[in-house]
Amino acid sequence: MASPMSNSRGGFAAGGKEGLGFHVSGKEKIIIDTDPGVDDSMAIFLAFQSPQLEILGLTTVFGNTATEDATRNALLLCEIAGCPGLPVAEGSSEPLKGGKPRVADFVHGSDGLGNIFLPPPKSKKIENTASEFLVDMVSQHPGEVSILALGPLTNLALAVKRDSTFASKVKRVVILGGSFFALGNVNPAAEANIYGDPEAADVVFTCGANISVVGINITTQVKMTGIFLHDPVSFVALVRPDLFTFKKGVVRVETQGLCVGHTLMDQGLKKWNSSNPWTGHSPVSVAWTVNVDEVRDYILELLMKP
Ligand SMILES: [Ca+2]
Repeated sequence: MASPMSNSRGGFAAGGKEGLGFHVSGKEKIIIDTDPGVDDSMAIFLAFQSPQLEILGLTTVFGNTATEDATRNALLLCEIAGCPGLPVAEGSSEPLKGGKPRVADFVHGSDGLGNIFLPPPKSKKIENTASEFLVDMVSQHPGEVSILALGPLTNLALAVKRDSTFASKVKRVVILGGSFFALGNVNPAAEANIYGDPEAADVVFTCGANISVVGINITTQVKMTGIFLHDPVSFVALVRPDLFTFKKGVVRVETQGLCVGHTLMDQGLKKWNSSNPWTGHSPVSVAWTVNVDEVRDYILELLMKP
């Protein structure tokens, strides 16, 4: 398999040949909020390989690794992809409520990339924080910027808090997180990205933005030679939503107690006798089914694209 890592690109926009079966009508501006992370790295390379996307920048967060390591890895990934000047804005180093973040270095190695210990990047992060960058970009291009969120949702929650018009100005947000009517992967209740900052996740899910969420109940259905493709699958949900079905409903996140980090959706099937914490919030689109074969083929096609 040809590696996308060998590609060299001069500009920030994802380039390359078209012909993956979709019509290009102007590039879609995206920002990837990420905690790279081995599978984040793959999703980021897929984005760089996608001619219909214009990547405005990467914002970083803790999760697979500490935030400062995520920033270093994001800078390295941009360099390897041939986009060394792409803005990388560092995000919060801790969840909204403060305290030491949970970091999954037992999965991704102490460098976040599987202990491959690449040399330090030559490029530097920008001065703006992740939430400042998100607000700036969305304000400069209202209705045009989509966000792919691949880690805990701290930066997005801070952007929502920073600018009350952020939710209405962002084009759409595709979130990898949660597990809907299925088990988590941290414990039976919670999936890791949401568990990493449940307060932030609840802020984002209820902010009123155009949100699609892809839970691990969906991503775990798509496997490639034994590995899960959580982040790449959620990337595909951004560019090829036609390969999924979605159901709309209000999603809330448990922020305390036994089931902290649990995502629970009201599908709107039942009329409740009294108002409850779900009442009155804007629904989000929750990925319900996935076309496993076509998503896998799409990922392989992008990975092998010259
Ligand atoms: Ca991730």
